[in-house]
Amino acid sequence: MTYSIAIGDRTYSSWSLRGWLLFAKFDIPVDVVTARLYSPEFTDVLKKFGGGRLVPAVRFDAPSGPVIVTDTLAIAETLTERHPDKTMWPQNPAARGFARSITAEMHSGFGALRNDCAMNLHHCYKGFTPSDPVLADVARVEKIWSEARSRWGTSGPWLLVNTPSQMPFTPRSRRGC
Ligand SMILES: N[C@@H](CCC(=O)N[C@@H](CS)C(=O)NCC(=O)O)C(=O)O
Repeated sequence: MTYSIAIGDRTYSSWSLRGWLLFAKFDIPVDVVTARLYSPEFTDVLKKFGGGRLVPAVRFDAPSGPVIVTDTLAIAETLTERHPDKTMWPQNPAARGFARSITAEMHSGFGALRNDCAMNLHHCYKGFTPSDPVLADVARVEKIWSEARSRWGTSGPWLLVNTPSQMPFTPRSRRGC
């Protein structure tokens, strides 16, 4: 199965980075089509990915015909469904519930942070005074991250782990109850 993904510049477009990261992290081959945001070329590229307005957008061929999936969360769920061997969500149901919840919260929330702190991985902004809503968003991010670390015991680069050997709990069957 061959995937193509249309994205913007990963330095400036966090949505693009997120859509692409899933393929990279889980070693799923994908043809990356990069287009500059807000350029005429961008619209032309998107025409080949269903004609929507936003990136990331993914295209692949299924036995029933071509499939287009847009929106990072929809792409994540599609890849999870098509690659169960990759165990993209944590295997522990409680960790998985937590992971889904914070993913959805990240996807739909943090408006103040997004508006006031656009992503630019080439630049460090000095002298920025965050507003109260931005500070509240940052406090919430810190709470989520520390909860993930303290409940699921990870110290590596990922907030949650997905291999059984790293799960900080004893599966019910092994406890004999
Ligand atoms: N909720 C969408 C958001 C996608 C999004 O906002 N993409 C931006 C990339 S930074 C975009 O395509 N902007 C182009 C535009 O607004 O015309 C997702 O998860 O994929």
